[in-house]
Amino acid sequence: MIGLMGTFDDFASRLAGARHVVALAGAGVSADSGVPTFRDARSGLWAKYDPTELASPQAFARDPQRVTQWYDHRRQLALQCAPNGAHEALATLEHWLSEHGARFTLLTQNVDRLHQRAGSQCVHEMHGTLLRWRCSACGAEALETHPEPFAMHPPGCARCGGPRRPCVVWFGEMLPAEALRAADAAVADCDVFLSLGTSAVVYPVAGYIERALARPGTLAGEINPEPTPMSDGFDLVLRDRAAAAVPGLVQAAIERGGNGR
Ligand code: BJW
Ligand code: ZN
Repeated sequence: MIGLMGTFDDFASRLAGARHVVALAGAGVSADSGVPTFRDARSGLWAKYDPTELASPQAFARDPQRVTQWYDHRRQLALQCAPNGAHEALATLEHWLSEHGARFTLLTQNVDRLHQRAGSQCVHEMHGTLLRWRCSACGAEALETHPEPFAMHPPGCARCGGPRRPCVVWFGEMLPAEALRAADAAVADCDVFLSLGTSAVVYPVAGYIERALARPGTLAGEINPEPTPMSDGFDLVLRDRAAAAVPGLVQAAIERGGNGR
């Protein structure tokens, strides 16, 4: 693990003693579960398409079949994947902090539901989820956890027959108001902030990293094998995979907190 060594122990101690920890997760957290990161989601049949050109209302209007096939493919993949050590460690951290009277808020940009499957409770899905689909005409929503593909693309609404789409947030769309409210409040209150496996370029979520870095008294850490535009502002940077580094950090905090809290 390459990091700003020497600060790791201090960071783990502050994490153990925190009042409110906010973790912001990106696609890198699920990478070791076999879920391709957003910008790398160009495998197999989909290799020739640019994900940023499929994830928009304009793309859906232009070619609903192609866009919903892509999302259905990713929906099935998410269901086949299992949470990894990073998801599990975040769930452990939440549990441990709550037992010690502290708060933990997870803001995730991931649409795969792996945090919830690992046992995280306080999760806000900033970009929605692949596992719910809604009717573009009447708004009816349903959970779609069947392993087989939809019979047609776009799938039709059981209520009105309208075309259905995944409940994810596309470019140019508003994020869920409740998730934004929760994120605003959590970031304004946290004393430790973790940015995990995100390229930190998609707004408004990347703005929460800027806010956390600007907040006096908030300690901030980044875990990502690659640098991001925000890397210079963090107190601790671990250039490692989330599945390798998050469990180590959480374990170190719990070991220190055992005596300290
Ligand atoms: C590992 C690893 C390992 C690899 N371990 N790490 C301000 C400035 C500029 C532009 C804008 C702005 N405000 C708004 C915009 C426009 C736009 C935007 O941000 N554009 C930028 C790209 C330039 N934002 C929007 O349109 C948002 N809506 C909005 O602002 O509405 C208000 C409005 C409306 C109308 C008019 C005006 C304003 C909506 C953004 C929605 C984003 N949705 C997506 C798709 C979701 C569905 C789907 O999955 O298909 O969300 S885009 C995509 O990016 C997805 C992700 O959640 C999101 C973030 O990506 P993430 O998670 O960071 O993944 P990657 O792939 O980018 O990076 C992976 C990282 O992991 C890398 O860093 C690797 O190194 C790392 N990694 N292996 C740890 N093992
Ligand atoms: Zn409908």
